[in-house]
Amino acid sequence: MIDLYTAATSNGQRASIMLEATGLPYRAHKVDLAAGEQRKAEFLRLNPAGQIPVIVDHGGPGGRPLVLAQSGAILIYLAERSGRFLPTDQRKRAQVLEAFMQVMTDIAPASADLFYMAKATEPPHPEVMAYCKNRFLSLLSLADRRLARHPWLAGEEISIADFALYPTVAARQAILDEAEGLSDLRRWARTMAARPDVSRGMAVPR
Ligand SMILES: N[C@@H](CCC(=O)N[C@@H](CS)C(=O)NCC(=O)O)C(=O)O
Repeated sequence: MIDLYTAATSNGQRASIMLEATGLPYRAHKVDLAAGEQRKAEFLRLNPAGQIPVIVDHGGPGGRPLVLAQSGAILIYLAERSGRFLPTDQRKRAQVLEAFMQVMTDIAPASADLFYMAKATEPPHPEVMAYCKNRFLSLLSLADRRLARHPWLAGEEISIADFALYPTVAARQAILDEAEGLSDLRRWARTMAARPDVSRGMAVPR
């Protein structure tokens, strides 16, 4: 059994849609970020960074519990734990990891910039916000180009790269609605949204 400590944010949803997709048994526990539960001693013992998501895999490696934070690390761990969504073939695995890292180190942080820059000044600085939005969209256009070549981000099969990107795209629907182009990304987002595992995962925590 895996315990997932999470909240309704794209980082949290990344972990929950992956858990749903793998079918690994898990229980979700809501961490109330607005109430500051992530800064309580009980939670800081799980993740000293005071951030969701965190998983506790009670049947971790060697039969011992594993506590793991960072949504990207959680996705890789769950892929290896379940044997799904991260190929073992070295070439395919490298290609999945390339797409996955583009999401985790470029696209997701650009989305986080939109969140933090909106809070940095009151009111938000229009030129800074426009810069962040354009940067986010230009990074999304790289994902769109990948999706023009094949149905999923890293090729012919769905992978951790797709599960990593979807919650970020869903959270930025308003920006996508205003943007032009990105037709392959939009097609992919509709396909992802229609998957039962993705829709169940997006609704966690209830
Ligand atoms: N790089 C981390 C980011 C995690 C993160 O930023 N979590 C946010 C919610 S989306 C959080 O817990 N924030 C609480 C806080 O900063 O007080 C990941 O991918 O898991």
